[in-house]
Amino acid sequence: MTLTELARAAEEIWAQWEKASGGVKTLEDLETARIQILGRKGRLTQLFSSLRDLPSQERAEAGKILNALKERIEEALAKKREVLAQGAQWERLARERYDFSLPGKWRPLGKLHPLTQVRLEIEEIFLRLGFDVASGPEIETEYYNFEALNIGPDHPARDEWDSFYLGEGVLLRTHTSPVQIRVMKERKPPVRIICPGRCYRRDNPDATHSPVFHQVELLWVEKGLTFAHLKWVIGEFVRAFFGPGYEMRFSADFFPFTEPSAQVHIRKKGTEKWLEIMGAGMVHPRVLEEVGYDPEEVTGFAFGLGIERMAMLRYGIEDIRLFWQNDLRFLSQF
Ligand code: FA5
Repeated sequence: MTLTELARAAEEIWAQWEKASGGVKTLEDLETARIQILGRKGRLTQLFSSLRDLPSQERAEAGKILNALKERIEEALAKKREVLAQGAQWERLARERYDFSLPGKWRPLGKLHPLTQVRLEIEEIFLRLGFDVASGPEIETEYYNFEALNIGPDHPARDEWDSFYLGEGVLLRTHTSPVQIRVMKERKPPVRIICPGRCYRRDNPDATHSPVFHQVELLWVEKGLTFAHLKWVIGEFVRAFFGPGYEMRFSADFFPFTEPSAQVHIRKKGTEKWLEIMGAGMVHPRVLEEVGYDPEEVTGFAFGLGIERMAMLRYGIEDIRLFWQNDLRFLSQF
């Protein structure tokens, strides 16, 4: 083969590729075309092997021609491959196309438990009135749960709070009032907090009692506070939580840690029945002394309400046990 013949053969390979490339429709076709030209027995590969038949002074020139052709063909193949790959992708997408008109899968949203909803609502009301939210441990000592609250070892009130003891002097708190002591020992007056939390009593479960329940404690200690302030705060709360159209009534009660103490009832105007909503009172001077406050200097008031009770009144629920049974038919109503 002469140099001229080789150059012509190279041109022909290119012309053949150009002619054939229009018919290359798939990546498989392209691979076949590539093998025909550049494969081990491909036309261009064969042309490369015929280089050695040329006289040595022409070989360099011929090599240049073939390398240029090889480069050109490789470039053309790459371009074609890109176009075909894109086409293949479109085809695949068209095949997998989503039908946006089909109805979606309905996934029900979870909700907060009604007791959590009520707790958050109560917190919000008191946050607006300028109270902080405090918390304390559910495992308490007798000191915080009883003694510091003026409930001595022989005090009959201890029987009322029939407790779950975990060990000597350690129990599950029977109310949220121990948090009053913890907060007052940590802060100087004025103190204005509420404390929502879980409480435990050895009460037999029935429609209105559960061995585990929730209270919200409120405590405000400052110079010059009187029972009138207590009435005002509770009145604001009743209006915010139950809405207008309710009246409230205080009746005498007894708690060792408040003096005087009261029970608060509400009633829908125009109805007969009074409903107890909380225990309340002015913080007992002995409790103030116990935490290092001067009862001549500051006064305070406190109350404790049951969250279950509030939720039952709000939603007209007759049985407290419904809150714990995790029956979705019940829970999904809130
Ligand atoms: C107390 O626990 C006092 N610490 C409240 C208090 C705080 C008074 C500050 C004065 C000043 P009492 O035992 O009444 O009080 O409980 C308060 C509320 O907790 C009750 O009105 C009731 O709603 C709720 N409660 C008590 N025991 C249970 C129970 N076993 N199941 C559900 N709710 C309960």
